[in-house]
Amino acid sequence: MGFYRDRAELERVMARLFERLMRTADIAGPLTRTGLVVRFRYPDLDSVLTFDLKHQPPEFRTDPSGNADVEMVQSSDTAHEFWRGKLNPVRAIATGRVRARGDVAGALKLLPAIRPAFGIYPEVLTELGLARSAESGEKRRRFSFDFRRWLRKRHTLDLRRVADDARPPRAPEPSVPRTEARALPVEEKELRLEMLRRMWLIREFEEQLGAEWQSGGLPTAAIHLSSGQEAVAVGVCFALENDDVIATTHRGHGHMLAKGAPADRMMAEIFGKEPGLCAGKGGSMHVTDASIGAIGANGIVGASPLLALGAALAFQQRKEPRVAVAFMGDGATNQGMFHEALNLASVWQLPVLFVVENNGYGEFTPQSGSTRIEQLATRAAAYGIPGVRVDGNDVGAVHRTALELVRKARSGGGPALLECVTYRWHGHMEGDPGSYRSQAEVEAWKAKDPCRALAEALGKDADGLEEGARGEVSAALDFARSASEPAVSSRITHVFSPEPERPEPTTARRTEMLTASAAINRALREELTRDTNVMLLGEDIALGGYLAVTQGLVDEFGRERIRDTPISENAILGGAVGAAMNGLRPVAEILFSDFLTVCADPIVNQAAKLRYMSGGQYSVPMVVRTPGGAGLGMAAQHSQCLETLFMNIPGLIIAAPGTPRDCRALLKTAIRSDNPVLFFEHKLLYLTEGPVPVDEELAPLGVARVVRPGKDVTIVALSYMVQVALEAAQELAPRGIDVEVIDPRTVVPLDHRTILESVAKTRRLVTVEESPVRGGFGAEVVARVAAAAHGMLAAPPVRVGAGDHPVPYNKALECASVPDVARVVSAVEACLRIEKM
Ligand SMILES: Cc1ncc(C[n+]2csc(CCOP(=O)(O)OP(=O)(O)O)c2C)c(N)n1
Repeated sequence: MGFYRDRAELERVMARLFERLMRTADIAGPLTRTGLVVRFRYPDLDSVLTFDLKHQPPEFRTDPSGNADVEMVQSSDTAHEFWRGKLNPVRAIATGRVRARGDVAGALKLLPAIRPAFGIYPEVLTELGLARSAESGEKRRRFSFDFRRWLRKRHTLDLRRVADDARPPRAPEPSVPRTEARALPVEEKELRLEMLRRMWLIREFEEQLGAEWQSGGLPTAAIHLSSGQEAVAVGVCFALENDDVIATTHRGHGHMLAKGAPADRMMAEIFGKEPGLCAGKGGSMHVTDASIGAIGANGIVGASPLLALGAALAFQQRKEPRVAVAFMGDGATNQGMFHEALNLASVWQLPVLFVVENNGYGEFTPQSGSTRIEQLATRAAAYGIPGVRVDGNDVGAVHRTALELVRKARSGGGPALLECVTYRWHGHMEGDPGSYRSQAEVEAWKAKDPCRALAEALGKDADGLEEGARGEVSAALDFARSASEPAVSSRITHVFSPEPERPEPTTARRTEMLTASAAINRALREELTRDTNVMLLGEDIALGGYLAVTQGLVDEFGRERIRDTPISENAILGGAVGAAMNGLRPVAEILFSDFLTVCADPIVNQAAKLRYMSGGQYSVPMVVRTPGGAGLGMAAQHSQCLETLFMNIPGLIIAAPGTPRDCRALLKTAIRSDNPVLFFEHKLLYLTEGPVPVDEELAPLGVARVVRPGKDVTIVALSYMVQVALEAAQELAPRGIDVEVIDPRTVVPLDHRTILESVAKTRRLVTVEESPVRGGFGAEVVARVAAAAHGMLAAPPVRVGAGDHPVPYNKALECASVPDVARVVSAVEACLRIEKM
């Protein structure tokens, strides 16, 4: 039972509290100056209270009448906690304990003024004789410390103190059920009735969802509805086959329903429930259903054209007669990703249709504020593809045009841009008052209701369809409300796709000397030969690429599998993601690691997250190869090592091998992996020779290699720094200092066990990386060692890395900036000196 016995008790307390607050000048003054109308809803006690600070004098009301600037939906116990000053309001909003709507930022600004009220609330409870259990449920924790036990533990390794990184599971994880595909009617009249049925379904879905959001029933602050745009979704999706795919946006419920997603599981997903289409991991902005050919709604404006581009690439490459459609808003056409996608789709003549739902606004800004172009379809001309503009409220016109463009794309005629002019009836998201457009404008568009227009055209035959849709959506709502919550433990599933076979470490017998460049080239050749789904894409790779790593591959595998791209890093990686989701194993090359910042979205928000957000429906088996590092006099924008920039993003595997042998063995495993792998290659390693097994070798991802055994100091070195560390070890050996060198090979997952075992033996740790040490790889290693083995260290760990400045151009400055053998030697000496003291 909660703190308050019933609604009357809660309202009595709040009324008295309000009265006391208004009598306290220090509190009342700042509160009333805001002029806000703040509403509190307590669904557990069916109570709605309003603090009307606009009213003169301020008023406390217990009825829900009138507008409010901000609404807080919460349980009465949460309110009790708040007024006792025990609730962190921002975190409560973030975690959904308090669902806030409207001017939330304004309401949060009230907090400093409200804080003194926390002292008044207990007084109010006492005044009303309710002080009874104000402190109930709170337990005092006692801190006890067993010093002897701590001393005993000091000199042992405690692996439990370091959490393992998420790793690809070996066995499949529970996956969401498939939706059964439904064929569309062939006969014209039946088809039009089905169109209307689906349009009403979308309308009802959005309207009932909006009402649910208003009542505080949804666990999200952001719901984007598409009422008014139904004809676009249905007109386009009805022109597609079941196995054609759609990529959609934050405003994607309608597209999903039009393509055949079930309303009940869509609704359950938006409620975040376990039977939801993505098991509650995607939600409204990322909902998807692979079995109906949806490759995801997407919260990133401009991402959908790239994912559709990639899907179309997979279809073309595998010679499948399928088409991909990207839905997007007019605002998305101002994104670079949109332009890269259209250009590349045109260059490769891919079977993709880009559909712009032009509802006149990108968020709160009208089209005229974002572009001087009036007809967005004309943008197609810049890429040499057809651009067609239609009335997006006329489902027949949308359908006829989409059919024609889809047919053309399917038969090899290339991509097209379809602009559908329409309007969204609601604000950008629920809670948006839409003050940037006039009521007259909204009403004028409502008069052009696409659902009613079709219903009128169909006459009596359309009777009952609207009611039918209403009933279906009510049932979907009931289903979603009563559906179970996902188990909390499910939050850690579907981070990675399973990798049933993990190659075991091997000992090479016959070897030959190869540079890393040649070793990588060999790995690519071997994997291209083994699997026809493997393909390469990147700038100038057919000629070998800037650093000649892919030399000669085009002669063997042809220009379809070794694809040169325009200078469009987003299209390269976004396309690779879409292709990987649809059956290819793309190996994309980003010319220099520094350029990863130009195309971070496909890595960070797409590749790393699409499996997770889809509840395990999709895998993203792609590799991004990219050279990094200083040493070639290319200065600050062509010399960085950026491995650690991505270390903080769950869902990525990050490899950075330090020897030619591992460049080959690890790349081969990366290509076979069902997960996205960032594969960092060091430019200086390209030129470095080392022994590489003649026979095939695969290296496990997430397992470090002890490249030199030793007993005095552990050096953990990353990428090319492995070579520097080996040289340092060699220099120290004649002085009787025996260094163990560890190459982690993958930064994520990081094999800290191998490192810890080494440190347990040597009791001294040096980390070496080429990037600045702040927030870097060495910091992570030291943190794990400190946690699991701090008592075992005979000296403080030493981190060796670049200075805290960009890589300079001048050779002497460049050399002084990155770690060299001398610096590693002195770091080792420093470790040893400290113990002697
Ligand atoms: C890359 C990116 N920038 C900004 C946003 C914030 N945002 C979400 S929706 C939206 C407006 C998109 O407008 P439009 O493409 O016309 O689609 P509509 O909302 O009209 O359907 C914006 C700016 C985002 N989600 N992603």
